[in-house]
This record gives sequence, C-alpha cells and structure tokens, in this order.
Amino acid sequence: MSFSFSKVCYLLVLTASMWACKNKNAVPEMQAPPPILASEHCYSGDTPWGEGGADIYLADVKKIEPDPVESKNKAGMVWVEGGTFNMGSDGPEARPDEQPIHPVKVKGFWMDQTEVTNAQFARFVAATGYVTTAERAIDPKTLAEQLPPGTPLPSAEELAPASLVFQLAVNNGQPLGPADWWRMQKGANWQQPQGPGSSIKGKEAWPVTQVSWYDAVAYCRWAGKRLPSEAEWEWAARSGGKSNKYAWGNEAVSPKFANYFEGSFPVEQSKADQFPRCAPIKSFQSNALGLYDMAGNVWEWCADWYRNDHYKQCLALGKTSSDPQGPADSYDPEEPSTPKKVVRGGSFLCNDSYCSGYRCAARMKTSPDTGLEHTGFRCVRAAD
Ligand SMILES: [Ca+2]
Repeated sequence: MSFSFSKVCYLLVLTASMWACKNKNAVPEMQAPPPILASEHCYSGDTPWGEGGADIYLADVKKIEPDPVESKNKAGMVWVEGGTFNMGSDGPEARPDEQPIHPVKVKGFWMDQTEVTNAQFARFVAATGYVTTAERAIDPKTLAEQLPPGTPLPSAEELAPASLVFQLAVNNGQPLGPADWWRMQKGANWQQPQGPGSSIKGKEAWPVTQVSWYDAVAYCRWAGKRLPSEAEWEWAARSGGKSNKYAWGNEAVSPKFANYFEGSFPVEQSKADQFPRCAPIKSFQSNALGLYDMAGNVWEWCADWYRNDHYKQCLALGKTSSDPQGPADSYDPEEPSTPKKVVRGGSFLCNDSYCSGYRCAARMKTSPDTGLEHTGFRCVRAAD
C-alpha cells in the first residue's frame, strides 16, 4: 500500500467535493499521463542539483547566499565513502516504484548525522529573514497549475497560511485515506507545528518539520550544503550500499530501532509508544556510518523529482548510473496533475501495516510546496 500527499491534494479533495455538489454531471478531467521518457533522459547528469519547481518560491530561495562560516562548518557531518550498489528492492514488500533493482555508483560526500533541528533552522531564519512556504498564503497560480483543468479554486480564506497536521482517524467502517488523518491547520508552521498554541520551545533538538522542499533547499544554500540525491540517500541509509532491508540490519522493526507508529494506523496509537510524534534527534542508535534516524522520525526531502517508473528507465540504460540526479520531470499516477519530489526514510507515522517507509528502499513522494508535521530533511556537501 502506498501513500502520497500534497497540500494541493487536500484542497483538491475539498474543491472536488464542492464541485461535485454543485455540478452533479460535471467531473473535472484529469490530465493525460505524460509520455514515458526516452532512456537518455534518465539520470540527466547536466540537471543542476535541486533546481526546478514553482518560480514564486524559487525566486526567494535563490536570494539566499551561503553563509561564509556555515559553509566551512562540518560539525555534525560524517564522510560517506562512495561506491557502487544495487539500488531498489525486489523483496516481498517491494512496491512497484522500488523495482527493478539497478546498479548505481555514487561519489563520496559529507552528510548531516541527524535531521536538521529546530535550533539549526531557527539560526538560518534569524540570519536571513526567510519566510517558509507554510507561513505564506497559498499562491492561486501555483495551485491552479496542479489542479485538473476546470477545477474551481478554493476561496481566499481557504488559501490562508496553513499546513498539514496529523490527527488520528475515526474508524467509520469505510476505507480511510490521507484526508481522514491529515488536517489543514491554519497557522501551523515550523514554529508551531500543530498550529496556534503549539510551540517548539524546549524542542530545540527535535527535527524541524512543516518545511516545504523549497524551505529545505533555502536552508541548504545558507549552510553551503545541498539536499542529497535519492541515490545518495539510499546508499547512506544502507551504510554504504549494504543489501540489508533496514538501516539497522534485517531484524523486524521495534521500538529499539526507530521512531515509528506503534498501534493500529491510523486509528489507534499504542500507549506504549514513547514518541507519539517526533523524537529528539539521536534518540535511537545510528547506522554503521553514524547516521541517525535514517529510518523513521521524519521523512527527509531529497533533491530528485519523483517518477513511479524511474527505475525501469534506469535499468533500460544498460549500464551503471553514475551520480544520478533523478528524472527530468515528475509523474505520480496517484495524482497525475501534481509534480512531486522524493522523500525518504519514513516517519513516526509509518508501520508495517501501512507504508513501512523505514525500509532502506522505500520511496515516497510529496509536492514541493507542501509542509507536513512528519517531514523534515538533512543536508549533504561534496568533498572539499
Ligand atoms: Ca528520518
């Protein structure tokens, strides 16, 4: 079973239901899937790292200058030696977008040992005055581009600054979907992740959340770093490409390994779950490279666009992909109108009955303008 989500998706659910009420016979047309890319577009090596997306957000990201001190700061980073590995999975739990396994080579790189914390992000905001996506009203032009043609736009009130907050779903006997456990909360942002009244006070060592992909890239620019490619992320989670299922090995998930959802997702959380939401960084053992929370806690943005068929295209190249940077465009058949970036590693909401996103090979996708309570990031930096 897969999971994907975007702020637009949530609004689409609302607007589509309103549309259906008003126009019983009118159903918004979905865009046709884009054509499959020719293999030469797979792993386009000349695509600049982390480029692409909505101009309105990228314009502010590009204003961020690297901080001269931060750009030389390697505190909290480890060197990840490069190498060649089999990316993806063909195990019994492997979802179609993790297949087929294909050979990938990555150069060595520096990587943050932990997810970026609230304290780190606060220093970035204090230094730059950056305003995150969730703190701004939703841009109607960007929204319209992601909705099927003919879909009416939400009202100005619904476009007010907001972000997605988790709530336990109510079991009503009907199939449950993400709109049952995500709430679009006005005023939710990185400083008040559950909305007005919540706070990050005392949570300086917790991962920053409610940050969009653009916010993550902006932070990286300030820190003289970048987001990892999806291949770098998986290589690192596997402690240098090992074939283990999880960052800790092959033993089944348990509270000793990661912050995940203990209970019956999404309706009941076990009282024994020590961390019902985020956990402070380094609450669980690191992997063999000294990287923490490469499984669970918060999903982590990668630089790459998401395509469900990407690995098929990579294998079709017939050679090892070298420092791949993802496809040139995005396609998610579950939400064909919405371009998405890759997120990796799973979160405090994953468990084996649902997404098991803490497997090294598990892929997930989110639209780059979406902030979520369970999504953050970590950064990497090239060799000196
Ligand atoms: Ca994580």
